[in-house]
Amino acid sequence: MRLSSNWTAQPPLLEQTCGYRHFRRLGERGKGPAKALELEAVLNRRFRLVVLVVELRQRSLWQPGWQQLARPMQIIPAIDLLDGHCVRLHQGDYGQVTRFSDDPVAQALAWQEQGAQRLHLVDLDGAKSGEPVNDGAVKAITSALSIPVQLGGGVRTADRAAELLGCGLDRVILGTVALEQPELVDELAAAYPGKIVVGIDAKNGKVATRGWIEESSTEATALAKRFNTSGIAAIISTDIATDGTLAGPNLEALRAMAEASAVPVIASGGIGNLEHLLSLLALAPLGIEGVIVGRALYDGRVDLAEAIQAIGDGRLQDPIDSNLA
Ligand code: AMZ
Repeated sequence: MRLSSNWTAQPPLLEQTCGYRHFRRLGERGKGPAKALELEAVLNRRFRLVVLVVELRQRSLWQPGWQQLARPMQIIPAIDLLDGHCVRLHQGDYGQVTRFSDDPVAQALAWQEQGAQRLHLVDLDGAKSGEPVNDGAVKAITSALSIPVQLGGGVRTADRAAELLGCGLDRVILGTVALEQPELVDELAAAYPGKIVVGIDAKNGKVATRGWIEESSTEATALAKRFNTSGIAAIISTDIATDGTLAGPNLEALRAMAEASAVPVIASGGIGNLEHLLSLLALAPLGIEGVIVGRALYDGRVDLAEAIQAIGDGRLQDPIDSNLA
């Protein structure tokens, strides 16, 4: 069957998306049996395609052998706090700030209402200074939300981690400490199972700390390996060069991190559209279990509810994908 160009992913999109297309987008075009046939052809012959199971069933296109994804990918909206406001930085540069909201609690509630199952908070002042600065907003958000909230930025001592977990934070993220005092991460991970996350922020593959102002010579993947047996809940892998740029995730770096790490990896940095999110699914079998999205949500380039539908629970991945890794 010849496919109309509406259904084909043209290079370089095909490359960018690893061949994934989003059914709902494709489904906007055409109607009736012709569309169903085209869809079937796409599914069978051309693409590794991610679609919603329910839509396939509605069109009687479900076939034996197709599997629902074993590992849904969690989309985690980010709220970066600077002086009490919700902002995004460009490549982590404190001199390139875009302010998106002056009401962090309202913003957090909005992401929750749109279906977020977890919220990512960063105290940007804290990351730079090593001291908590935005606790007012952090605590107000945590008590207003019913979903789990995680926080990074300026958590540098056991007491601070205990304080945050004690006031309702679900997880704390350790960045600078992971490089400078890895044994503190081991201790905390043992004391608080499932609650400690290591944030590895990398510039050209090397770990950066203290608000990304200090660069080290440590390979991000080597640091990830250091925590393989610590009992941490996850690693958040941030590519500084793409963070806040909307230019797409650094898939190579993420693949390397996922291969190095024995714990789940959460991707962070560069998401600018739905295709970028879909492209991460190719790495799900390697252990990428979530993705942090910031600027693209504020800009409206990614619709949170639609994105959750596309890569979260209830979608289908054809079996080819599980061999991608
Ligand atoms: O954007 C930045 N300059 C920045 C940022 N987003 N600097 C640090 N952070 C985040 C890290 C991690 O979640 O991604 O702060 C946390 C690490 O903080 P610390 O204080 O543990 O290094």
